[in-house]
Amino acid sequence: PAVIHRSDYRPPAWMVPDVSLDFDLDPDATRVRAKLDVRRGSAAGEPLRLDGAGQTLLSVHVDGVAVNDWTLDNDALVIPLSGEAHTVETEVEIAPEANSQLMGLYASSGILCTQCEAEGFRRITYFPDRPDVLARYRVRMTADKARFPILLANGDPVDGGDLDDGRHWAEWHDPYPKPSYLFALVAGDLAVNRGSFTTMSGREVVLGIWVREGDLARTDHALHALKLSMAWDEQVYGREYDLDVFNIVAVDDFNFGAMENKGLNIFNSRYILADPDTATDIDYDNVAGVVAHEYFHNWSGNRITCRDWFQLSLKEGFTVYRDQGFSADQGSAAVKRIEDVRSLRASQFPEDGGPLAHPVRPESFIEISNFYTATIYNKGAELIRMMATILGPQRFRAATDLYFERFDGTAATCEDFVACMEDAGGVDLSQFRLWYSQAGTPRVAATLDHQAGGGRATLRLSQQVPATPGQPEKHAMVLPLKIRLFGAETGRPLTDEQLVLLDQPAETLVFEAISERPVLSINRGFSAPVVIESDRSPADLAFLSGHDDDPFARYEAMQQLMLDTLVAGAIEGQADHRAVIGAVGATLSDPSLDPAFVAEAVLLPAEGFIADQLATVDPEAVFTAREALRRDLGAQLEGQWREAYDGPRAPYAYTPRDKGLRRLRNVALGYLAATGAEDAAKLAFTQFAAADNMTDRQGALQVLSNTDFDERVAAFDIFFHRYADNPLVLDKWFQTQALSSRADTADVVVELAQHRAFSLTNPNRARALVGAFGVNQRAFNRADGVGYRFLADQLIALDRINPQTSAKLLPPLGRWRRFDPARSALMRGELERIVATPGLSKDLFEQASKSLE
Ligand code: HT7
Ligand code: ZN
Repeated sequence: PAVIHRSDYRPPAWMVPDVSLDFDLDPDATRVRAKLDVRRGSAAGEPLRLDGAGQTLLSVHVDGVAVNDWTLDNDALVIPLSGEAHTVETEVEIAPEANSQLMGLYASSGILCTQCEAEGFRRITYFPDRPDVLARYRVRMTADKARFPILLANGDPVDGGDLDDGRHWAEWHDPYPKPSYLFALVAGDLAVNRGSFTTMSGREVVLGIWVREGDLARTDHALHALKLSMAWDEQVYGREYDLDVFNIVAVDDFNFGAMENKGLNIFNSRYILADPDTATDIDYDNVAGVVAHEYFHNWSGNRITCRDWFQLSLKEGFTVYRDQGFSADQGSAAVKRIEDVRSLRASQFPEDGGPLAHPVRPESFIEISNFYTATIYNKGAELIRMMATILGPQRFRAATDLYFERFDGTAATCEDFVACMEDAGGVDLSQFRLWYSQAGTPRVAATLDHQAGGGRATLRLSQQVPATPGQPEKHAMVLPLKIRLFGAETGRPLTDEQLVLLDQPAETLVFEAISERPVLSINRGFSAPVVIESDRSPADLAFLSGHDDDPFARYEAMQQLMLDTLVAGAIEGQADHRAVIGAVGATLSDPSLDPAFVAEAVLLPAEGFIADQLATVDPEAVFTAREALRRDLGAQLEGQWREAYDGPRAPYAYTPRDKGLRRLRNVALGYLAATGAEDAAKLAFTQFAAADNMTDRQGALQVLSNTDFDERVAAFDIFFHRYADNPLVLDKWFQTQALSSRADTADVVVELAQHRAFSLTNPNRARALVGAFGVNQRAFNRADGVGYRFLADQLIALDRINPQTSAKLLPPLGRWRRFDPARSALMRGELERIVATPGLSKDLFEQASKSLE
């Protein structure tokens, strides 16, 4: 397949200021008539080239006259045009019901909907399907009124009516020029939860969350989150919504979380529907976070879009940074930062250290869908955060104001964004730009020496950026590190917090008048997305976990202490657990701490993250070391876990405090179960059965899922029957089993793939079983290779249905270099089998072939 290079970017040869689309909607055969006003752009003499894929072309007219001198070149329609401006009309037929890829126009449980990012619009009609061609859209839809009573598109509704034959029509106009990837329409039998929002300039916006009638009762949280997001973007970024209506539609079959189409967001129902009986606190948080993310795109993505797909992080990194800020402001900012860093380490760090590593602004790709990655999104957000840290809040706000003003209505680049940061921030970010072009997670070594009696402390810092595919040599980067020193004896701070910009391979910092032995607190707030290697002792880490005034640094010290202990346990088969037990005990008994923070702080690092620290991963050794520490913590601190478990309880409410208490109780239950305490199974089962909310019910199910208790089987059975007709909850049933740490999980998962409720056609279901299994380190890496074979079989089967989703699930197989020779050979064998599969999509080919390199 062809490789697309960033350096090959050329401005569009033809622009399309206006387009009219006329849809005659039918699930089996939809007719699309498109009328494009085209104007010559950059290059003189070039024919008009319209991207297309998978549709049947019925006719082409130029300036009202049928023509046949067009050609098809690799699915693109090429029309020779002589003048500077023309009207081009095409008519095509497409088949939404047969569209299992879920790109373009497709059917989901009887609803017709679209997904056009990144290159889905070309599956609907012929068009220059690239983000720098901005057009005003007029859309007319005609459909059977009984089956599709609701017809929605981008922008504002302008007209509609009934036809004689049981069909009806509606017309929508979007006055804002937009790229084709933001086009959307929906037709279906939908009910609406209506709301309204008055903008800061006093305009009334009509809000609608559209779902199936039976789901309406589960949309209040999403609507509330939408209103909060609209207000937050006004207060924090001065950004006001610009149309008279804002609609969101939820569908069950969706390749991603949601899509920010102008004025008509389309969501995976998983990120809209929530009520206490079916959604956990994490689900509630995710709904609010994704609603906010898509809403924020209206400015960071839609009003200012990307010039080309290499600039994807321009909109995604910035918008993730914005949604993280929104969520932090809704509850505990410290806990939100911990969650975000945990997810960065779980997904982006391994990506950056593996065969699919790529810069935040990639240089090339085969299939752009493969680049909707943790690097583009989450590392991209960290880049924005670092610039915000360097500039400080006022100058950062001035810089974003400048960006919105300078580039409104255009397709911009990452470079444009950074230039605004420089111009309004008064800083030179020349070297900082390396963050956009160099892949890999920098490693910082830090050693702190103190001259006893002399009062002088010397901090030596050095950085190293590892080699990544295609980038063997790296330059030193700008690493903004927040640093503070604390006194080991008195516990008091010895310095203020300082922002150190480490921009050399090595630097030395000197602190004078340090009267007692200092302890180093570094990368506070996770100010740079790097790995810190310091020589802090277990005692110093335990001290920081109890005394640091930065909550993230406190959490981080505990994590480092746990990690060092677990790595020692995995390598040596045993470790001294005393420092961890002491630190966890102290955290549990500190009454000044927020329960939500305590719950995060006492959690052990994930198996995958422990494995990332080892030269060669031994999954059983990691599992055994982690279980040993869990058991010890459970047993030694049993009284405190019971106290936390029996702590304050009240009927369910979704408030930050109640969420924190629920989380801590579930963590405590896990530790009690780890000890094998006699009553643990009963406690878990009683919680499962008596729960008045899904957080408690699933929390108990999760705890049981890792055990041999008889209650485990009963609980899964009850859960399945209780929620048999709720697909989102059934996903939890599959996922919880796929994540179990039991020795038989791989066999159970292979069997579950044959379950009548399992299907690869629904991406949520595929991710719940196959995706979750791939990140279950112990089960997936079973020494006989059954996990590898299973994943490869599923990917090959899914590739024929939905290549995008299949390709997204491949990365666990690409970790082969990290394992022993026997496992490596088995994984490589499966990758080779995938690459050799006839008719493979370019999506899966790119992921599998790069993983072999
Ligand atoms: N911008 C949206 C990306 C997206 C997507 C990408 C590839 C395939 C399907 C997709 N659906 C949505 C989502 C977002 O970041 O907000
Ligand atoms: Zn996004």
